[in-house]
Amino acid sequence: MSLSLAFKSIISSQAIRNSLNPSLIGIQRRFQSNEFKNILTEVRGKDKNIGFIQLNRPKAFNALNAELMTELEQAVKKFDADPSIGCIVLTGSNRAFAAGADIKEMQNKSFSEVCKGNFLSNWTALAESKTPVIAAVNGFALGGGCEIAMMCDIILAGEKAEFGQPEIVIGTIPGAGGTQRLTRVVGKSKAMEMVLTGDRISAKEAQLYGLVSAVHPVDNLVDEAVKLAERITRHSKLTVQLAKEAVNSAYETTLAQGINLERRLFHATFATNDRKEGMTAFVEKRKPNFTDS
Ligand code: DAK
Repeated sequence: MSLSLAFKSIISSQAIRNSLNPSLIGIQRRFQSNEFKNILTEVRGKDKNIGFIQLNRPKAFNALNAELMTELEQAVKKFDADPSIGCIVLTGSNRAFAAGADIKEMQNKSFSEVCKGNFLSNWTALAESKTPVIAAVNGFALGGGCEIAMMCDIILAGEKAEFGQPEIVIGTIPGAGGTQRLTRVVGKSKAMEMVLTGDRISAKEAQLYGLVSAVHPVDNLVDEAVKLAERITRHSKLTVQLAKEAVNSAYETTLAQGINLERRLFHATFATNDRKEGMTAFVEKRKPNFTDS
């Protein structure tokens, strides 16, 4: 049997095993029958390998209350644990990606309550996902909304999207990365301006500052995000994970440490079947058959 046929037969027998795996069937069913109140989830893409999450509190402009955030955390963790999912797309409505943490829920809380309960400390699932996450932002991404977009790996914006950290207007400050991730992306001066004034920036301006990677017409945005996700899922899931880890380390380490980690992760790809398959496929002038191993 040729190498390529051997890989194909491994993949197809894996696909059959996956399709017979009761826990995976359970995952698919759970996502199709919507179990959540504040978000919608489904599997999208030609190969049904994109986990799609839509924030769904339209009347409150997708304000991020505790229940929604718990559901979002559960959905992200489930997609992240599902071997058939190669990328996650997170979106909101055309009016609002999310207008921030739910102000009505926070309004009457005291310092001792939020401090003792470590209020909102569970907003970590998006940033911790091993699977790449693309935010497709139409409308307002404000406060916590802008912060959860920045927890994602890539942000695509609709033409009418607006980004901002308006917490200062309601007497508080960003609490989920608005002073940290925003500053690393757009630089101190622009971040300071946004955080101290609460002013919003347009999609175009966000692209200029590198906050978003592309701007699309409002109605095409979600399809473009799914298409981008599909381009990522063509590659080895294992290698994508290492690449994502390497890029993210640029935000966590010194340059020397980052370069060292990058080199080690590059070396680590030589322990994978997919690195061998990718290079062999190039030399044999054929498409690689990655097995995520
Ligand atoms: N919370 C609750 N409800 C909200 C909301 C929010 N953030 N944003 C909008 N809504 C509701 C409005 O109350 C209104 O509801 P009804 O009055 O109809 O019941 C409905 O959505 C439509 O809003 P408007 O009537 O105001 O619509 P407009 O078009 O006039 O204005 C707007 C849209 C998005 C510009 C405006 O609603 C607005 O300024 N919203 C507030 C934006 C904001 O301040 N966001 C920051 C919130 S503070 C942390 C994690 C996260 C955070 C902190 C800590 N840890 C991990 C520690 C995050 C904090 C925040 O996000």
